[in-house]
Amino acid sequence: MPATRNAEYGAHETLTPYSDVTTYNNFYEFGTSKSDPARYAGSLHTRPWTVVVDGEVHKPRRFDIDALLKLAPMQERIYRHRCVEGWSMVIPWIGYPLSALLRAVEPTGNAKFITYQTLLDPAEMPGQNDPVLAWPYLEGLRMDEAMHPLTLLAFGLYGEVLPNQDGAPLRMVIPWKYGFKGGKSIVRISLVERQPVTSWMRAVPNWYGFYSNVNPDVSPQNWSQATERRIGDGRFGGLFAPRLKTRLFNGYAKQVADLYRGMDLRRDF
Ligand SMILES: Nc1nc2c(c(=O)[nH]1)N[C@H]1C(S)=C(S)[C@@H](COP(=O)(O)O)O[C@H]1N2
Ligand SMILES: [Mo]
Repeated sequence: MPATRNAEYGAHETLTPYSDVTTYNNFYEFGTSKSDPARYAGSLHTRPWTVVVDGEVHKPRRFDIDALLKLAPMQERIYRHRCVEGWSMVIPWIGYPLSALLRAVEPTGNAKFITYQTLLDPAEMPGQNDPVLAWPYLEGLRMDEAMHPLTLLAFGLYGEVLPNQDGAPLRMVIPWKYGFKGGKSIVRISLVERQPVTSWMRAVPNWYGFYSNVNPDVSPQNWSQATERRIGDGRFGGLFAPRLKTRLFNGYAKQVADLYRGMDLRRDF
């Protein structure tokens, strides 16, 4: 997948090997173990694929995936990726800012948040027969977070079209938030007035808040978020590598801290 490297968004850290990025995944629609998505996501058909963008917009639209691919120039951006489970990766994504798509539909003055939902199709996504989450997988952002230049609509990684297990044909990447905010295989984006209740908030409300910004000092879960294990570091998938210190906003504080000025990050976790 051709793309122009955007050096401004290089993480200057060793990339996580392609083999780890594509075999150590969370994608509960294909099972809850890390190896399930690589094993089973082949059943997902990513063509034809349409994405509906609706709600508080002047120009609601239904995009064919091939039209979406041409909506804005593709960039390669290296981002850190931090899962709330305590592991992290460094991934060269390909995509463009979500803001390009949102501008195209012309948000109304009532658009305060967005939601994005994954395909609902238990025949193609057998994990949806398991009520572990309320399907379809639903996530959301505040409008200013969605419009932030770091927020990427990703279509590829490592120079290739996204493998199914990583969220083909398109997924969200918000590098200063925990990985679960990055919904995969998206079919609908809705602009809304009120803060949505996401799949994880519904499942475990005292662990998963709406914001879910990476924060080493706030651990609503019953494990600490202070450190992380970088997948692929050292031997045995990083099992014996020293843990890294997790940084506020996953190291993107300079770019995003202003979004949360005056907010209590402990309350709004
Ligand atoms: N639809 C959907 N999106 C999802 C998930 C999921 O289970 N279903 N898992 C999330 C979690 S917990 C993480 S950490 C990232 C993992 O992305 P990766 O497998 O490409 O590294 O995807 C997120 N997006
Ligand atoms: Mo995660």
